[in-house]
Amino acid sequence: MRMRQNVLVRVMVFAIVTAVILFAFTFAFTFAAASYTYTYTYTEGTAPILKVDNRTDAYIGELVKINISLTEAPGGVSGYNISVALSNASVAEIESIELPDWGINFLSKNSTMPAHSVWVRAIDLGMQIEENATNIPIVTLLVRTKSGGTTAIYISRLRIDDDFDRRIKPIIENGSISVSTSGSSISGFITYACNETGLAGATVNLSLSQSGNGNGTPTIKSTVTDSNGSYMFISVYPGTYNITASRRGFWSNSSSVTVTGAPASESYTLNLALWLKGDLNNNGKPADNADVAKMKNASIGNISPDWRYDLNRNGMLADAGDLAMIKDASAGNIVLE
Ligand SMILES: [Ca+2]
Ligand SMILES: [Ca+2]
Repeated sequence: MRMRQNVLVRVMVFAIVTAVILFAFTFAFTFAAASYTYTYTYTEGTAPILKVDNRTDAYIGELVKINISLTEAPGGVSGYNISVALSNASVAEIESIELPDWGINFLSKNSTMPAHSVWVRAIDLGMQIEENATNIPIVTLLVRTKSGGTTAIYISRLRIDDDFDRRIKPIIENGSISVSTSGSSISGFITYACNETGLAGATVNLSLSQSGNGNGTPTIKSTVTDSNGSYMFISVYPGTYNITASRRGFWSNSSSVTVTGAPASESYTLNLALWLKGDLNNNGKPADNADVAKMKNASIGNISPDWRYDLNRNGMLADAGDLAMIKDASAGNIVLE
């Protein structure tokens, strides 16, 4: 009997102690919350700005990053619910979004993309955007441009709350994307290797470079150098290109140019020099006596030949066939072309 009483007393004491502790904690938290008052009040003209990026001179097919950010949050940010739309869906579409490090998209209710508008909800679950935060990233849109023109990017619906359940009412600065259709230009001079003067009538071809080697891709644009040896390609869109210059009697020469598209309309320059075939001493006269002498010397190993000594293009420099060709050219029996 005495044992049973002891157990009852212990249970009662435990219950009372637990209740006291719970009450103390509740009181402490209530008191703490009540004494925690924020001092900031939003006033006219000092509201934070919700800013949407502007982008000019984008090119067609580019994936443009548009950041949306809040200049300041004196009371922190607890979360937001935002709708962003593009005014002209034919110019660009929202392909996807990126939330900032702090944001957790807690309801996963984004719109289906690509689309001309998107709805995003996020919450600062990690409590990273606290009082007096500045330059707070809200969301980044990845927008794919589709055609030339301009589209506004505007906030169509907005709710941002601070850490005190207050609604933040920022001044909204909407953004835009302008897509250029002009493209870039590539221009330059084709010159004689012997004296660097302009070479008129040279054919210049532009082709897309394939894995950087430029072989096997069709010519996109072709032109011929003017009397000064200059050429120009306009409306060139981003990519890596091979430019090959050629003219009868000359070795062809090529080089590559990468058009980045940022900005969309940029001027690239590429100059190329062409060597006369058979002009081994580079004096502007093909297959003259000095050239024949050089080929002979190279054929017997007295001098080191380079690619220009392979006139018959069999991969062997200054072989018997090359020597025969330059002799024939020197005698006027053939034209090196
Ligand atoms: Ca020569
Ligand atoms: Ca050869």
